[in-house]
Order: sequence, then structure tokens, then C-alpha cells
Amino acid sequence: MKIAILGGDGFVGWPTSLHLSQAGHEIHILDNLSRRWIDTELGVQSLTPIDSIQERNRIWHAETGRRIRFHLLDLAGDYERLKGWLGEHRPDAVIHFAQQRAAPYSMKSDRHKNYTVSNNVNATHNLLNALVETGIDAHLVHLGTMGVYGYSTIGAAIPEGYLPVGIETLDGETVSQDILYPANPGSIYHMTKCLDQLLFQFYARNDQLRITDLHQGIVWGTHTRETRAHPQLINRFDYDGDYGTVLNRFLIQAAIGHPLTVHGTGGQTRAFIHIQDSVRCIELALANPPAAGERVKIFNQMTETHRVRDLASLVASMTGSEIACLPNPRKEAHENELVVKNDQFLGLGLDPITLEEGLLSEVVDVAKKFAYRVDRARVPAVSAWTRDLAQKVEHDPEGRRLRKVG
Ligand code: USQ
Repeated sequence: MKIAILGGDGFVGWPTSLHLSQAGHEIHILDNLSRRWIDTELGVQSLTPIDSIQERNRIWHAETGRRIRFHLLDLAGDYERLKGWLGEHRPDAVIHFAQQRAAPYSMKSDRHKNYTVSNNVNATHNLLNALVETGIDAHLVHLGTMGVYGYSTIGAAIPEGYLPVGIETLDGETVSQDILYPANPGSIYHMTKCLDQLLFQFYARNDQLRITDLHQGIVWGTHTRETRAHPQLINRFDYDGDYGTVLNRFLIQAAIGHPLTVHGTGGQTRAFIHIQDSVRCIELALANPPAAGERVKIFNQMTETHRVRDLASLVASMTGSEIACLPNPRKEAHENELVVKNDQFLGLGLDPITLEEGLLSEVVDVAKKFAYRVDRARVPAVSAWTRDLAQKVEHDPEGRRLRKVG
């Protein structure tokens, strides 16, 4: 297949590009390199030293003989070029990763809120609009989030996208309908992914676009088979308070002797998936597109759930790290249960990689190898969800918070 990978320079986009290239597909990365610019804005860098996208592609070609093409394009800002590119190259599939993906970054300030909404919503809408205009029948696979469901505890498993409901008619009969599971975003970033769902629903119905939306959990790990093939193919690894996700943060914190930064009681339960499985799921979704006219296909792309404090205890027991329970800068439930259905990917043959010490210590080894690149001042999470929370989050020079919430 000819596949356009929008956002193919990012944390999930890059290993996906390599994996699908290795599988024999013709890969085109379209990216505006915004993730690299945001590093510059924040004054941080990936823990792992990553090369330019052109250099990464050169090494991939030298190692495998396969070519990945790069096209510098701003999906959200340059609709005409996007439409022109799609019309000229006519890909069989488009994978859409090209969105600002960090919840804390999206909550930093009014400017960051505006940027996240306009970038993410315009990116998705421009793409859908251009697919209709060019008339190409490409399967669109979008990386969404488990966060569209919220994390509330209602004693039922979260279904894969749709909730069967009974609606009472005026005659007192009950009619059944499948509706999108009620959206319950916990940040501006998550809210944009909820808006995406409505855009997809409309375009699948109105224009018969073939769309798959992947509701992904928190990714952990850094390597995949292909990124291991050469030191310059290495994936990025974020550890800072805005872009670092919880388990990867705990692993780097352990490696540099920083207390593990648990927000609140650590009673938050979240869904997780290893980066290798994430890449595999995207391949499975590509191979199983919906038909034209079918509703949006939604998969829950996660393999296990864990409570934040249990993850901290696991990492502490492996590494001897201290745990610091800090005031939570986010507005979120202190404790929640989370049961999630993921039968579809399991049915398609996904054999999940689960959290085990071997893999965790592998990440600690990556972290130790590059620990000299860590700026400890960037470890604390300082983006607060509200002004009140911001006032309660203060730090000493080592990044430990001094005052308790409430
Ligand atoms: N947390 C800590 N300590 C930390 C960092 C986070 O306790 O040092 C807590 C947070 O308060 C939260 C949980 O860990 O309760 C998860 O935070 P996270 O930063 O790992 O994940 P999140 O903000 O939800 O976002 C990440 C990705 C996003 C993806 C989402 C999947 O950045 O792109 O969509 O995970 S999900 O969480 O399932 O919605």
C-alpha cells in the first residue's frame, strides 16, 4: 500500500513509519516538525538524541534499502497544499497522528489552549475535507485516546466506542440505538479528540469516508524492533513535566535518583500499552478497514490497566527509589476504577506485551545511558488545570512541591 503518515516524525509516528516500511509499504511522512519546535519553546529535549527526519530516513535507507519520503507540510495551516498532495499522490491509506498530544501542554496558558484547539481540530477537519474533495478512497486511521471516555467509576466495562441504549418513544415503546459513548474529556487536549469523533461520524455518514479511530491508552517503552536496528533510528523519549507520560517518567526518575512524582494519592487508574504493541495495532487496523458507508470503526488500543501508585511501587521496588506523593496539578478524580474492553484487537491476533520487570529495566537502562542529557529542573509537572491549583503547586529547587493542596 501507499501510506501517508501525518505526524510521522513523532513518538508513535516514527516507529509506525519504520514498521510499515519494513512490512513493504510505500511510506510518505507528512509533518510540520512542530514537536521539535515545542521542545525548543519549552527548552527541553528528548532524553534520547534524535536525528533530523531527513537523517533518520537516510540511515533507514542505508540499513534496509527501503525509502521513506518526507514532505514538510502543515496539515492544520496549509489546506491547499494538503489537498494538492493527496490529489497528486493518491495514497491507499492515511494515518493521522498530526496533533498536539500532551494534556499538560494544552493546559499551560490561554495561548496553549488556543493553539491545541486550532491545530488539532483544523488538522482533522482539513484532512477529512481534502479526502472528500480529491475523491480518493483512502482508509483513514486516526490515533485517538482512551481519555475521550473519562475515567469515571460506574462499575461497567468501557465498550469500544459505542454504547447500546434504549430510547423510549412517544408511544411508550423502547427503540435500541448505538450512540458514541458519552464524551467526558479531562483536558483541552482530550476535548479536541472528543470533537474529532463528531467530525468522523459526520464524514463517514455524509461522504462514506472509511474511518478507523483508535482510542489509545498511555504508551510506555521506547524501542521497537525497527528503532533498535541502528543508534540513529532511536525513538524520542519525553521525560519533562509536559510531555513525559507517567510510567516513562517514573522510569527516568528512578534512573537519575529523583523521587517518583505521584500526583495526589496515585489512585488514578489508567490504561496502558507498550510502544511495540501500539505499532502492531495500527498495522492490524490498516488491514481491517471498514467498508464505505459503514460507521466509524472504533478500537480500544490498550492492553492493561494500572493504578498510578501501583506503578510507582513497582518501579520503587525494582530500583530502590523514593516515592513522593505531590499535590496534583490536574483536576481529576483522586481514585477511580477502570475496566476496558479490547476484544477487537485480541480477536485480530494481538498478543499483548505486558508490564514485566525485564522490559521495565530495559527502559531504565536507556534512561541511565542518556541520564547526562536530563535537566532535573524540567522533571516537575508545573502546568496546573486551574488558577487555584496553580497557586497550590510550588517547588523547591529540586522540583519537590512545598505546599499541600487544600
Ligand atoms: N501522573 C502522575 N505523575 C506524573 C505524571 C502523571 O501521577 O509525574 C498522573 C496524572 O495525574 C494522570 C496519570 O498519571 O492521572 C496519567 O498522566 P499521563 O501524563 O501519563 O497521561 P495523559 O495526560 O492522560 O496523556 C497521555 C498522552 C496522551 C494520550 C493519553 C492516553 O500524553 O497523548 O492520549 O495518555 S489516556 O490517558 O488513556 O487518555
